[in-house]
Amino acid sequence: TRTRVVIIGAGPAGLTVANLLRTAGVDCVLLEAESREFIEQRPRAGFMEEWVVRALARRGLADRLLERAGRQGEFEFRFDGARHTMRTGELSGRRHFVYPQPLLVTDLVASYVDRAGGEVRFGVREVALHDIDSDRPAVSYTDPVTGARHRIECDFIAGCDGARGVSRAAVPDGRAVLTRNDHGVAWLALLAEAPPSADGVIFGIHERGFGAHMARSAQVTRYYLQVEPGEDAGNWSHERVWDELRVRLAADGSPPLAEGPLIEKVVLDMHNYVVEPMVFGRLHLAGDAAHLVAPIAAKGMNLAINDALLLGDALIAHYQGDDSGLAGYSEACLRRVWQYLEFSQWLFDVLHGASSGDRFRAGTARARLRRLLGSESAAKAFARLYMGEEADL
Ligand code: FAS
Repeated sequence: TRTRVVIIGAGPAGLTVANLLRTAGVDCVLLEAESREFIEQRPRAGFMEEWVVRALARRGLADRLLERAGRQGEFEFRFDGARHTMRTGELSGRRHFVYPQPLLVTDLVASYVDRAGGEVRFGVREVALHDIDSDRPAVSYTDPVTGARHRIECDFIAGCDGARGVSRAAVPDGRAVLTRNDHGVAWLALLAEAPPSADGVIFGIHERGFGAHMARSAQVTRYYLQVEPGEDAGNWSHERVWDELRVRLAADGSPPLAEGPLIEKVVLDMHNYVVEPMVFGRLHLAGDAAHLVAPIAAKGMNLAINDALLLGDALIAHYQGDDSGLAGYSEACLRRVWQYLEFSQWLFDVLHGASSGDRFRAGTARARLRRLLGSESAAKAFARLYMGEEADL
């Protein structure tokens, strides 16, 4: 069969591209390895930057989000037993929308499939890309029910299949430069079935290790604990998790943590990578397929949607005779990717200096914190970067 664009992966990136193309009447097929149920409940990101929400809203993709998203409360550093609140919203004039990624995915699938009649082929197997350097690329896959192989000829392939997809792997050797950076720590990512213990984000800086609290909803709260690289989540019992969170998030006058059952416990190896460029012939990568930002400053999903908005607009423009968007796509995405990586690296150093076992890193991290908490202009600059930089998308 034939279509104009094959999109591989129904995450925030792939679903955003699919919705833009469908609305513009550009024929596309969306292939997803998992089931609809699975992707609509997979816990992941939780913060959306205001400019991303506005860009989705302009395309009619944020109705439910705007009704239901929580407003990000204040932001707190805790160290040496003291609380240091940063009014990131007020300082930046921007808001974080607290909206768990599964809800966004659910909204985007509903918009694409139920409202726009778009087609997602769920559960596909053995996806393969063909002739990406020709003007007639194709994608083949095995139907999960019949076992039959299908091949879809197309004009373009959008590789939106995340950190462990097949698109990046389909790039011929020597064509892509992959830059990887390992932070040398892991985070135990936790979801607690408990109300938030504060109305926003708490970063606990402690020589035993970093700890974090991120409000997600009235019923579920995200916590992180720095652990050794390669740590087994099974070593962290309910008691051990809450004991350690109490130590690392301790501060005079702070209310006790609202404890509850841990419904997710996964060890994240904190690393980043970037693939450059992001375009190879007719294959365009978007989202985690092209870059991974460790979830230090809640940037990954926002970057994925940024790529997808640029790619969707560029493909639509192509069919209207304008190829400037496609020509500038990779550079436009990577500019923001490197900005966000730099900020995440800066924040990583602030949060992990105390537990690095390195006096120089601890001293410089402490100096950054003092500057941040002591200077209005430094705090303003930080707040603008943390809350997300504007884009005219
Ligand atoms: P995704 O990985 O979301 O989607 C890719 C899709 O492609 C998936 O549905 C997958 O099933 C599918 N796929 C894969 N291989 C395929 C194949 N061969 N064929 C067809 N389909 C295929 N980011 C934040 O901003 N804030 C956070 O707090 C945050 N926390 C995170 C916590 C965890 C535990 C993890 C793992 C990630 C977290 N992230 C966070 C990052 C994350 O949200 C990503 O940035 C975001 O999902 C990227 O979206 P996509 O690029 O669409 O990729």
